[in-house]
Amino acid sequence: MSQQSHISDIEQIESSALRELDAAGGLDELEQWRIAYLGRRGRLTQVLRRLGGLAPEERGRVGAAANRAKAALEQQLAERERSARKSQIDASLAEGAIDVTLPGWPSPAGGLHPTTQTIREICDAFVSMGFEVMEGPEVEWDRYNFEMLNIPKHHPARDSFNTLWIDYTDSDGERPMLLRTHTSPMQARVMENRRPPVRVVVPGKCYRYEATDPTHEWHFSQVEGLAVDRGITMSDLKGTLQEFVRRVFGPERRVRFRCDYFPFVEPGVDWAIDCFACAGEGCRICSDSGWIEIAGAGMVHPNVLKGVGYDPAVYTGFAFGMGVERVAMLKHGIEDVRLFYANDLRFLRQF
Ligand code: 2NM
Repeated sequence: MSQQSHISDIEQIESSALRELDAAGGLDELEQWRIAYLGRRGRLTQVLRRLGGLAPEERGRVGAAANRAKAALEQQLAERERSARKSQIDASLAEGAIDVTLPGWPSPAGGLHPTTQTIREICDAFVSMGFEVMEGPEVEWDRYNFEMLNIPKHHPARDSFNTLWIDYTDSDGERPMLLRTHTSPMQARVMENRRPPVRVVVPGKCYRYEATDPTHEWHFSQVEGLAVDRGITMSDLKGTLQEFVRRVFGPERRVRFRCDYFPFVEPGVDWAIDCFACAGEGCRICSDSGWIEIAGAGMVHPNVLKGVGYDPAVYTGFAFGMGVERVAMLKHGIEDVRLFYANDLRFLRQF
């Protein structure tokens, strides 16, 4: 056979293949067609196989024609298969073989822990009054947790903090590292690094070496706040905390401030809201007092201001601290703080 007749043979195979492909219907017929032309014993495959027997000067052009025909047939086949598959799916959908209205597998939705939700709610209230939110380290130095907060070594207030110490001794034989017992050390860090005005709230986890009971956990969360500037007074403290109570506990609540002692403030107060369960009558929730203590607060002690390099003759400030779980317990009527961290989903799913 001449080179020319090889090529016209290929062209003929190609055009009859395309004609038959047009006539082929579903996926089965397309497969029959593929076997007839492109399969191991297919017509075009046989031509390609015979190329080896051609004279070298013929092989180039005939081979090119055969490969081009093969590529064209494969491409046409792929297109036809795609549209055949689509009509198959359309047909089965139309028949209702796939009911797209059946419910899918539910993907389990997580939720925020009640402590996290409460932290966010507390912080939002202060952010709306111009405070920013900052977090600090849970492993602290004695210096930030105590010294800079006006609690020097051997100060009696240290006893009440039941500190968990880190087993690390420095070159002076001191044990200076601990798990923070409150979030106040971060307030000292903020003041040390900024000039007033300062307005921050610090949420976070704290640790105390304590036996657990319905109102005590060895780890718990606090939100503490701090505002320092020229001319800040106790009225600012009272107004800010009153507004916080309005936001978080509702507009009907009254707020009570009484003298209390915290080493890092002077004067110091505890603050309470009138009982939302009995409106001051006295009940189980408020232990018959009509008031529920929610936090401590006060004017930042001059020693604390001096310690961070602020002149107490120029700057004053107020600070406050509250227990997050306690706020959540009051809001939701939870009677045992240990429920928060027992990982019982029956409890957690309620929030
Ligand atoms: C409280 C009660 C009263 C407090 C004080 C400070 C700082 F760093 F400014 F001195 N931070 N937090 C504070 C004051 C905390 O918690 C019951």
